[in-house]
Amino acid sequence: MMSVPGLPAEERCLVMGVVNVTPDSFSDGGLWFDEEAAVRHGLELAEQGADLVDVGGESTRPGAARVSLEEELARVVPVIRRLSAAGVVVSVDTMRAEVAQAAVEAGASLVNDVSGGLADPDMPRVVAASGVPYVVMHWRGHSHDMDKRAVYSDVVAEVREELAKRVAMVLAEGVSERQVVLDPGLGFAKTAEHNWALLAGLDKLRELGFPLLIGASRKRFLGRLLAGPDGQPRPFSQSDAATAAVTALAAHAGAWCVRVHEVPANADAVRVAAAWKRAQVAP
Ligand code: PMM
Repeated sequence: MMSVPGLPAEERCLVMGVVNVTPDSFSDGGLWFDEEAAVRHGLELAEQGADLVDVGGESTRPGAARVSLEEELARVVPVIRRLSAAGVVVSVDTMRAEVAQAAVEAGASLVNDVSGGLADPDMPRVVAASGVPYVVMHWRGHSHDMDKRAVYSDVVAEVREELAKRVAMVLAEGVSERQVVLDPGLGFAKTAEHNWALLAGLDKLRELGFPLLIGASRKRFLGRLLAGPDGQPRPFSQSDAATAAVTALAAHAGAWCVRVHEVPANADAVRVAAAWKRAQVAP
């Protein structure tokens, strides 16, 4: 079982709450953009039952442009320092090695790299030296044009194969097997059909032998599923119940962690899944 410094090894799926310190993230852009609001929100997520809080300073919503290194550092480092000082277990959502390094120095316990080491060639080496867990997400390129890369003939097999290649690369750079967490990257160069296929195929991804993190929360494919009779997608802010349903199913399918914007229902959902599983294995 993967262990994160500061977290007890749990017999249930972990809940990662999200704090996007950005003006433009898909579902909560602008809400926690100033330092005080971001820290307050992180503390609130922890109180609501988040096992860890993921702090990010760069939006990855489809079409998003990149922010500068200086801007990203200024957004995330003070928030990470204050949340870790308050005893919250923090992860940093970044594709940049310098940001990962500064975040770990400020107290972050995990590096969440949506590019899986592809965006910044220094990232695996920095993560290897830090020794913290490393989320390697499936990624095919930056957000500004990722939708055009959503082309697969067998999405589960191809994501699995591409993740296996990422793992081989980060291990070759010195990252230890014990640090690696994998993520299929729902919505990143994936259509709704691809996302559902990956969720239904989690057992195939688990065969790679690493813990899995799943980020379905408030993504477009849930809004589309819940479209009204007029065909209009449900607004992301009204897809939290669907997110919790995905959490219960993903946790039951063996996910190690779910990344979510609204914590309470998801914290309940992982407990439901754990009780269900315990009852299945009990004599
Ligand atoms: N999704 C987003 C951002 N970071 N990290 C991981 N590991 N997995 C994800 O699916 C993921 C992520 C985009 O979501 P947001 O901008 O709505 O928070």
